[in-house]
Amino acid sequence: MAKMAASMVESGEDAFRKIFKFYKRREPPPDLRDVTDFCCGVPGDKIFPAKLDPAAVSDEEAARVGLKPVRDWRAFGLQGYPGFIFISNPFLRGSHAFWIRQCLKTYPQKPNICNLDMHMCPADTQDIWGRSAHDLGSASSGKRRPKTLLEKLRWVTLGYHYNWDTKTYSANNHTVFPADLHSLSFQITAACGFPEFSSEAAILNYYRSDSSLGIHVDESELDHTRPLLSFSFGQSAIFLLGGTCRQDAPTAMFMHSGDVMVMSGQSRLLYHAVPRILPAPQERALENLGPASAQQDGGVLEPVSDEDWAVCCRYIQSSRVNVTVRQVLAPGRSLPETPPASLQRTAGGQVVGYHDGGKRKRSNSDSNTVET
Ligand SMILES: O=C(O)CCC(=O)C(=O)O
Ligand SMILES: [Mn+2]
Repeated sequence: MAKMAASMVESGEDAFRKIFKFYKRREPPPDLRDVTDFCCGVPGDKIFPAKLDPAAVSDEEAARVGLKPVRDWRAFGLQGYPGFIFISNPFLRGSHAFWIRQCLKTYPQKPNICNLDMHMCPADTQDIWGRSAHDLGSASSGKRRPKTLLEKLRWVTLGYHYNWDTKTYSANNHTVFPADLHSLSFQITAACGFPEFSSEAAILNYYRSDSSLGIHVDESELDHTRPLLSFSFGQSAIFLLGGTCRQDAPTAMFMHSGDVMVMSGQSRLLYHAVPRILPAPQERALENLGPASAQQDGGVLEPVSDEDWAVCCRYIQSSRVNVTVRQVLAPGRSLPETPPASLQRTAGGQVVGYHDGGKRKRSNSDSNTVET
């Protein structure tokens, strides 16, 4: 637990909430000295090297999804959080661009579901990228231009589409999970000691610079023995990882573009939250995230055109995208069908957000900022 956090909290109170508010505060800006940065992580009293299984993933398999050879990954564990693994940007130089483009251009497309579908007709959310690309970043003379659809995007669900109302997944609310994202998740979980991971659901969260994500536990999946995988792209964030109850003061850590977290074992069901988005440090800034040329080591992924990358850059210079990939079911198990009535309720739902007790909150605003 951070020294400062410990001194702020009195026994018995909701320590997580207090520290969430501390990092969310704008004025005066919070002291970030207690935030663990795995990027320049030197193993010490809090962090230690995590053991990976380099033999589980060949260099070719890793490169195919834009990852460095496993022996070159910088992976850490965190004292007091068994099963938590932080991999500091295992991506090959140049491969960020591919994944950012997938998150902004490809994954929001139908049949995937996004927050805009909750109040717009399918024809209007058919081509979010196409309808945003031109206007994004265009400065209209002094006047504020209307937000593009991409700027209004808050979440996208893949695979088993999470029902924000009932907090469940169901057999009849499912579309094909993207093969490339499954492949990426499969290689990472294999290297972390979880062979046969099956990517069955994902939630993409789109954060603007003033967004936050409230305190919650991801417990809707039916098999908690499988890890939860989290990818960050674009601007940085402060991530808070707590305990099994709100009285446990969380540890604060930075998540930068390309960082990957694996929450498994005892860490799979811990409280967590994102109180703040921060500008990326220089070494993860946009100019260092651009697409690889064919000669560069990231060149095995489908290339990102200059035109597409320019749009991604305009979006990502003030935004962060997080992807959490989940295995929902134990092998051989299936989900029940949802009665049609509750599916209809989903169509009236809205916007990512979580609140006390690990229950996901449905808010009617177009923001994923949640007061806790
Ligand atoms: O944005 C993040 O890093 C966390 C996202 C998250 O916790 C979730 O989608 O359940
Ligand atoms: Mn979560």
